[in-house]
Amino acid sequence: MVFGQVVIGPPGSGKTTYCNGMSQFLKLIGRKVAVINLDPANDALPYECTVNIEDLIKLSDVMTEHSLGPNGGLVYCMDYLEKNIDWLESKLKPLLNDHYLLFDFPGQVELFFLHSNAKNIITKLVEKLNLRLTAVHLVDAHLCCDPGKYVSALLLSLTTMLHMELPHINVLSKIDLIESYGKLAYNLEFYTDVQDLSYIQHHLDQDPRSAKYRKLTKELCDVIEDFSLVNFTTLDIQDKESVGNLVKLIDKSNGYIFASIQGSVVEYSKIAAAPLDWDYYRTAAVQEKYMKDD
Ligand SMILES: Nc1nc2c(ncn2[C@@H]2O[C@H](COP(=O)(O)OP(=O)(O)O)[C@@H](O)[C@H]2O)c(=O)[nH]1
Ligand SMILES: [Mg+2]
Repeated sequence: MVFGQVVIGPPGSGKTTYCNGMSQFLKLIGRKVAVINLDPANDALPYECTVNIEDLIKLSDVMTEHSLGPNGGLVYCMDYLEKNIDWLESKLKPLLNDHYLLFDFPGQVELFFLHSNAKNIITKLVEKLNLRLTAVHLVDAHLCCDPGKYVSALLLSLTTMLHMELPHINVLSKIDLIESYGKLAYNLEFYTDVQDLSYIQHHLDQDPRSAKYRKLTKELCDVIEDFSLVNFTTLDIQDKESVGNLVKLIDKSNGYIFASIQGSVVEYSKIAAAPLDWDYYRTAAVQEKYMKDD
């Protein structure tokens, strides 16, 4: 069984930096890690990648040959990768014995809640190579500073969760910068726990520019609250403790923690009954929902 992470999130949310930091951390704790760059728009990679989509297709070639902009070009590249999934499979096969996989995906958000290519690629890999992957969805913590942007971040996180159908963890990235943006309207837990969006609605209603969208804001917040699936974990990629806590959460979500147990019900129960943090219950609840839906 092969474990790993699918790293997604809007452009600039820190995916490539995350893959670099996460691979270093995992190597430190003794895992053999392979980073797979599937974002043709990544130019200077800070990490050594084991597989690079650039060897299959180049975004610049696609843009000139097909007169496409960067967004259209990326959709084309994902489409091309889906059609040539054998190429990726053959590159991954030698890693399957002993590696932990980190997939660095493109940031164009429409690829993850609208188009099916990226999802199809992941589904095919999961099924054919028997992978256990968790989607790590990065959202720039800066979005908490603006109630409108925060609601759109919640909506994006929710639609991505529902679209991807993987164990899923939403992460507020670049948390080290949050204090430099000034005082937040509410404390950080309010934004991570997503417990009561009426405060956000109230906040938005104070602004005359958004007051006219009051009904729309309410409907959107109701959708987010009705699903009750979104919460965030904060991450400072430079801080080992912060990365370590996230790794624990990811390991629980994709089953890594159970991998070395030799099938004894007692041992499974011990882990299941061990004190788990609040975030884990949320993550487990998401998985449970997906299992029921299946
Ligand atoms: N301060 C800070 N900057 C970050 C962090 N993560 C990424 N960045 C910066 O944000 C920019 C975009 O990061 P990148 O990893 O390329 O984002 P991607 O487009 O999602 O792959 C770069 O300038 C990074 O140095 C972080 O945790 N803290
Ligand atoms: Mg990147």
